[in-house]
Amino acid sequence: MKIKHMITAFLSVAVCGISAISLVTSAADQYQDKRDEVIMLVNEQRTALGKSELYEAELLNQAAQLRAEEIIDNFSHIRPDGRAGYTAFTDLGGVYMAVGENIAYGYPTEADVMNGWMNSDGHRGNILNDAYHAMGVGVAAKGNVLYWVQLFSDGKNLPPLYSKGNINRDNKTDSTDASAILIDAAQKGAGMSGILNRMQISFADLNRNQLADSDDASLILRYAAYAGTGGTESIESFCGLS
Ligand SMILES: [Ca+2]
Ligand SMILES: [Ca+2]
Repeated sequence: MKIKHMITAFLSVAVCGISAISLVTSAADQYQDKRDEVIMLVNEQRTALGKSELYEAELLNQAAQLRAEEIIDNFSHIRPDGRAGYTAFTDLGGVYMAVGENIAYGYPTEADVMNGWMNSDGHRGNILNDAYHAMGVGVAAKGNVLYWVQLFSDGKNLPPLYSKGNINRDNKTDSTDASAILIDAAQKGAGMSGILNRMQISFADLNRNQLADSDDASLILRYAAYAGTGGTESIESFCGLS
């Protein structure tokens, strides 16, 4: 039987293999799809209750990843050096008005760990807290056991990792994103699994038909051309999303 355990804390409320295209801009990260999926699941819970979605922030991902590696041998909100878990975030330069951490281990999938957290008052409280606007996820493994960390903050001074049309996490909406969408659509058309995860498809789907395909790629290219010649409208407005 797998060991499952989780604890929560309200730590402080002070006030693809495609040669031409890299979809990963930070260090090679085998767990990025898992991070994205956990955040998708969090946002499904929040939007079902009419709450704002949290955006994924790289600094919170980095801090959560460090925490996931720490809790393998020290399953606690207190770090191996005796300080509180959120100092992994402030050590990286993160600042906050509100911050919180959920940790768990032994759950094999994103859906499993989210179910575990949602069935626990303290963890659910963090996931649904209105004070938070950004989050990151850490995932680490020891043998077959996965260790999970969610790190939440109010998002002060943190840029979103994804934005509409920007699916390769480089803060730009351009032809690289359009190419990734076309490759994903072509692979799926050939019966393969594609290169985009659920989070990326949601940010790629500019015409909101639940698909990322050539229509969205065309919109991205048109917007990039427009922005490249000095256009100042937002992509949401340009694509009729707002
Ligand atoms: Ca991009
Ligand atoms: Ca679409």
